[in-house]
Amino acid sequence: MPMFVDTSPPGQCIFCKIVAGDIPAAKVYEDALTVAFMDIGQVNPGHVLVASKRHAVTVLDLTPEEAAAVMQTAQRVAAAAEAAFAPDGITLFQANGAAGGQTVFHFHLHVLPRHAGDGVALAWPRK
Ligand code: IU
Repeated sequence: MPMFVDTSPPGQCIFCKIVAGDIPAAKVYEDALTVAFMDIGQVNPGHVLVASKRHAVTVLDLTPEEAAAVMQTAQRVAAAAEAAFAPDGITLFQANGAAGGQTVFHFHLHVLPRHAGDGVALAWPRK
């Protein structure tokens, strides 16, 4: 089991508080529908989460506009990671539901710079 599972109601979850600016986060991009911030547990340097501003839980809860905006933000973040970290690759991943590996129940997409031989093993659920 993950060490921390946030199932708080809308508006009270940790990512809603990051969106609202009520708790600090290293935000790297923000627009009307999305926010991107550094993952607190950097799997590799430059590990960023792209979250919907609205409290959607899974990909199924996003509006088409939010889904498009999330991918556009992920592309921007990936381009910034490419410039800043010169990775060999970039992994996008996204978990839905506890059985899908989700531990924070506010929609987010991971953007993870990768380097050859970095040893990162992605598994769902992540242990
Ligand atoms: P997951 O796909 O739901 O398992 O990802 C949750 C991520 O949220 C995980 O990588 C955590 O390190 C990250 N995170 C965070 O960046 N800031 C926080 O305050 C908390 C979790 I709680």
